[in-house]
Amino acid sequence: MSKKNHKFTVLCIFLIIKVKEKRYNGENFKRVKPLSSTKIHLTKAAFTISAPDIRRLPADSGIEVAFAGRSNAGKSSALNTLTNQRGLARISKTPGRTQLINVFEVAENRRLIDLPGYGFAQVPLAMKKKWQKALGEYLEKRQCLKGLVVLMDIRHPLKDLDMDLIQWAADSDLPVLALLTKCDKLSQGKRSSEVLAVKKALSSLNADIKVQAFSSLKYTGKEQADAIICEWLEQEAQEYELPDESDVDDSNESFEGE
Ligand SMILES: Nc1nc2c(ncn2[C@@H]2O[C@H](COP(=O)(O)OP(=O)(O)OP(=O)(O)O)[C@@H](O)[C@H]2O)c(=O)[nH]1
Ligand SMILES: [Mg+2]
Repeated sequence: MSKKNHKFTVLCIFLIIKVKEKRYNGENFKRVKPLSSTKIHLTKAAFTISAPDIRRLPADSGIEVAFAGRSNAGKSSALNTLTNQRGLARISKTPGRTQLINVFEVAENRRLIDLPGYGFAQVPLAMKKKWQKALGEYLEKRQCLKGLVVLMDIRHPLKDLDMDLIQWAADSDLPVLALLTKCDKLSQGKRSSEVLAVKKALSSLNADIKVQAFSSLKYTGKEQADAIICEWLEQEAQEYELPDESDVDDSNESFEGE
């Protein structure tokens, strides 16, 4: 081998080693990186984005806790109460107020999600189909969804669609907090008996399901709900970094063996 050729080979090998080092150091290579656990304060929630479907959501990483339930069940109100921010999520007397997937960040890579409600007959069919698609896709495809708050009016809990959702979460090993909302509308005695009845009905699912009476108006059950949601959000999250091939010039590898 000539001196010039030898120099060229050494240079190529050096380049290949550098590229591989860069990859295995994790700058480009797919790897698993645990996030250090963070103390969560729901009061830090800040609006991030309203998305018509899951493709417009932030990257599917970290941890999300979603609020789901029938239209008018009190999802947005509960979010405002839990975050101590009156105007964070929009509330309305008219069912079907929340039509997009609303995202609120509480800490880096930790989010609360206000989902469109289901089961409201008066919404035009085409519109309903659109939201239900977004809702279904979110629930099925979002990997970072680690806890589901299912909100039901304490006076009419466990309707068919609520049961379908809870059953789906149980089958998917997703922990559920069943929040029985508007409990200020019932006497203490009636409230307790409703909570017991719902617990009994859900116990047969043998899943991680907690039941809590809640009032956004009177702050009933706020502390208990806050503790459960924060525990979910404070879990370690596994982050998967997809390789960004544009950062690596693979053409260098073709020098190998020259
Ligand atoms: N009394 C009482 N009213 C409540 C409570 N929570 C919500 N409401 C009322 O119920 C109505 C619906 O509340 P929202 O929070 O907008 O319900 P939502 O589930 O977000 O509804 P969509 O966005 O339409 O799916 C509003 O008029 C609220 O003021 C509660 O704890 N007590
Ligand atoms: Mg809403």
